[in-house]
Amino acid sequence: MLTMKDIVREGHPSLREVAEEVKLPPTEEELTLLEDMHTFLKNSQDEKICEQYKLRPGVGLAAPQLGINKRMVAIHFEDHHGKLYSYQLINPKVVSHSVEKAYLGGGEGCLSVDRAVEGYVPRYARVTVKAMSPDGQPMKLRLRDYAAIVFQHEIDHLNGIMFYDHINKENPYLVPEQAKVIE
Ligand code: K3U
Ligand code: NI
Repeated sequence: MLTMKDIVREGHPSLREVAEEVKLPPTEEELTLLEDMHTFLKNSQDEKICEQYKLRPGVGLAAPQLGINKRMVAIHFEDHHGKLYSYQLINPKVVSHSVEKAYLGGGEGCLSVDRAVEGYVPRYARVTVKAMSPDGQPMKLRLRDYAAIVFQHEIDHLNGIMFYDHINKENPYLVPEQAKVIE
């Protein structure tokens, strides 16, 4: 079972590398890792398990956050409408995006960052993501608002980008142009 001990923190080189494409079909080891990443997220959102294993709740996790240089992402959360986003993604890619931007009013956090970082993180309000599922099916997901932000945060991890790279250095609370706030 994955715990916080398995998650690498700021300063670890894998958080700044461009991760490698997973060759298809994925190996059993890769599929097990992806499953374990997904289970970590579900555990982290379970009050009892979270407390027992001292997990920080998370809605997404990328393989480079475990020090593994592969393009794999797990996602697990429910949006405000109760819609479940629960995915294991291999080689995910943003294939198109809106002009409109969106940002979280409360800013972003990261399981690999043990400090609060203030400021708005401009993202695209809508993205289309293509990926492969663990059972070899091509997937195409159209995402908006909070879901779009979570997927962009995770795909950034595959490209060595941290959320705070997007924050305006002079004024962290500069409201991005053509952007809506997500509360
Ligand atoms: O945003 C978080 C959250 C956790 C439980 C309930 C509601 C929200 C925790 S931080 C998080 O999930 C990161 C995970 C990371 F760093 F490992 F990728 C992802 C994320 C945070 C903020 C915005 C978008 C994505
Ligand atoms: Ni993160």
